[in-house]
Amino acid sequence: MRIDVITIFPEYLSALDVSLIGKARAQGLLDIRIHDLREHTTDRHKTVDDTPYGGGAGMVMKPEPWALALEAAVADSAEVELIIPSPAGAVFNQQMAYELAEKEHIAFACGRYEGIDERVYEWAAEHPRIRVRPVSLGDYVLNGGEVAVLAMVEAIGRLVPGVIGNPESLIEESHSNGLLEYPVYTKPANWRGKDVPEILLSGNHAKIASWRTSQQLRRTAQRRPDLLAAVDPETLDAQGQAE
Ligand code: 6GU
Repeated sequence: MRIDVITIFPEYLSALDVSLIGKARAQGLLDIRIHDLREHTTDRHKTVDDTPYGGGAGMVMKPEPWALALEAAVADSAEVELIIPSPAGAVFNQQMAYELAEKEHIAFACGRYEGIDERVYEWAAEHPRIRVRPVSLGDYVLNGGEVAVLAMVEAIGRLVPGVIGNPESLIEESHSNGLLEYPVYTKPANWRGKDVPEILLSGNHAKIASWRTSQQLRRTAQRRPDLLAAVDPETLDAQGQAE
């Protein structure tokens, strides 16, 4: 899978050299290319921003460097999913991560300041090789898209086959069945006066599976009741039958 990131702070993305994603890059599973927007400026000062028409606070990113950077990023691909990190986008979730992990080529355009000139989005939406998606991490404001890209690339990249050594771990984790993860324990069985739930020591795998699902339901009802409405009724049925 190829992932292009366009930013004025390429060094922000150096975290993508580390850990599982870094290893996947080194192995060639993820072809992640970080681009400095300033390389697509044509003036001596490598200007990427200017004052807003109509007045107001802050600066707006100029359109032409973005068009040049995006044209370069999509030049070799028939179709590129262009993700625009923005608090004004659709909220990113696991479903979106699964969807994007199937794409051959995705790109991220990291805006800074008060944003990118609106005409860039119109131009990109009209571009025959680009599909535009504004995406938000949640209802709060970051200074720019870079931190959001780190989160999204990790969520998407780990779903690409081969990136995670043990694919089993992808099956049971939070959100994979629409519920939050069940609690986990390791040795010792008693720690500072606290016992591991007895059922986990029983060796009864059917009962353990049922207990884990009920813990997922309880935790989700407590912490994220909004998620329950979207849970597959089969998951709830299976639990009812096991009890
Ligand atoms: Cl994706 N970008 C920015 N700049 N701020 C955000 C965000 C994204 N998600 C939440 N806040």
